[in-house]
Amino acid sequence: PLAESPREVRARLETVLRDARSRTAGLVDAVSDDDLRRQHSPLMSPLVWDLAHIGNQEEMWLIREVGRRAPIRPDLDDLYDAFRHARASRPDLPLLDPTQARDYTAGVRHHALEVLDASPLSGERLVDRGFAFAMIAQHEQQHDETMLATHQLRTGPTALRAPDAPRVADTPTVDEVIVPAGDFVMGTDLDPWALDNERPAHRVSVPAFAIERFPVTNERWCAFIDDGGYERPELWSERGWAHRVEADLTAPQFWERDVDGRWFRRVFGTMTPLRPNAPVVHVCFFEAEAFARWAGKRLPTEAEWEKAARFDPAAPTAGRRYPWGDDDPTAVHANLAQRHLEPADIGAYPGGVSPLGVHQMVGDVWEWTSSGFESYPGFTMFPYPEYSEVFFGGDYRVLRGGSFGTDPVAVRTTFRNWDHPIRRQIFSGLRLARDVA
Ligand code: AVJ
Ligand code: FE
Repeated sequence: PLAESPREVRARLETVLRDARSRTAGLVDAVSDDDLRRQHSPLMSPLVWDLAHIGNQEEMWLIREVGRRAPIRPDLDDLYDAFRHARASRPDLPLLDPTQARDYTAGVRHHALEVLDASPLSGERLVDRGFAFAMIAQHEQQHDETMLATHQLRTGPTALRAPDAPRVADTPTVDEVIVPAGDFVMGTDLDPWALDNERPAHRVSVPAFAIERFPVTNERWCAFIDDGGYERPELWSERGWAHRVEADLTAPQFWERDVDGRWFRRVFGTMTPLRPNAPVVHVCFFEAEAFARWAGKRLPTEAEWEKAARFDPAAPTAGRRYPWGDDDPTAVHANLAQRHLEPADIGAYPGGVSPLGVHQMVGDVWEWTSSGFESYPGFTMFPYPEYSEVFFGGDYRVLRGGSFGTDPVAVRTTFRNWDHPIRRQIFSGLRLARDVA
C-alpha cells in the first residue's frame, strides 16, 4: 500500500512508475521496429500503439489534470483513445513510429516526475495522496500484461525468456474447503490503490459453499477432452455451444498434439510439453463453464471468490489485501510480475495460502467467475467513466486474482478484471465451486 509520509509516498510512486517503464521497455525492445508496428491478431493492438497510449494516458492524467500544465501533444489524443478506434483498425492509423513513440513516452515521463516533485502528497482526499500516479502505474502495468498477451500471439522465434515456473514433486490431491455461511466485507474503502469499481466496502452475505483449493490443471482438462467435453452440447450453455461450434474450439488456445497424441503448448514461441499439474490457461468463459458442468460443479460467483481469498474467521470484519495478509507480494507468495512465462504447478505457493486454506488465488491464472461486471452498491465513478462505468452491465464476466503476467501493483483480493465470455488470449483459467447443503 501507499506508505504514510509524503516522502515515503513519493519514493513508492517513483519506484512503481520506474518499474512499470522498465517492464514496458523490455516488452518493446524484445522485438524489431517492424514487429512493433505489426498486428499479431485482430484482437490486439500493434505493440507500438500500446506504447504511445501509455504515454498519452500519462500526459492526460499527470501532466494536464494533476499538473495543470499545458498539453504536450493534444493532436495525439484521438489516435490513442481506445474508444475511438477498435483494436482491429489501429494498424491503419497514422501512428507514431517506434522511435517517436519511445521519445514521446519518455518526454511525458520527464514532466510527470516534475509534477510528482511538486505534489504535496498529503491530505484527506485520495487525489491529494497521489492516487493519479498510482492509477497511471497500474494502467501501464495493465497494458504491459496486454502486451505480454500480444507476445504470446506472435509467431516466429521466442523473443522473451524467463526461468520455468516452480514445479512440485508431490502433487497435492484435488480437494476443496467449505466456506461457512455468513457476512464478509467485499470491496474496500481504505486501500489507496483500489480503483473505483472495487469501492465501496460493503457487507455481503454468502451461503455456505465449497471451493477447490487449487485452480483446475492441464491434466484435468485433458480428461475433459478425452471424455468428449468439446463434443457434448449438454455440457455447454446454449450461447457457449454456439460459440464452440462457430469458433471450432477443440482444446485451450495454443494447445497442439503431436502424431503420438501427446499435448504440447506453444509458450511465447516455444513448443513445450504440457505440464500436467500446472493450471490450465487460455480458456474462455464458455469453456470454463462447460468444464465445471462436466466436473459436476460450477464456477464461483465473484463474491464467493473474494470471500475465499480474503475472509479470515478470526477477524471477520477485516478484509485482507492479499490471501496471505497485507505484506507486499514476493516470489514466496505468488507467481506474479512476469517472473515466469507460465503458471506454476499447483501447491507451489504454500506461502500464499488464504486463511481458509485456498491456494494460488493470486497469480498464475486469472480465474473466471460466473458474475457479470456490475457496480457495487454506493459506487461513485472516479476519476473518469471510461475506466469502469461504461462497462457495467455489458457482455462481460469478471475474472479475479491476476496471472503470472500481472504486476503486484495491478492486483489484490479486491481487484476486478472483466472480459467478454469468448475471450481466451488473456491468461485465463478457472477454479471450481459447488453448493453445500
Ligand atoms: C481492466 C484489463 C479490462 O485492458 O481493457 C487499460 C484495463 N483500461 N486501459 C483493459 C484498461 C484502460 C482494462 N481491463
Ligand atoms: Fe488503456
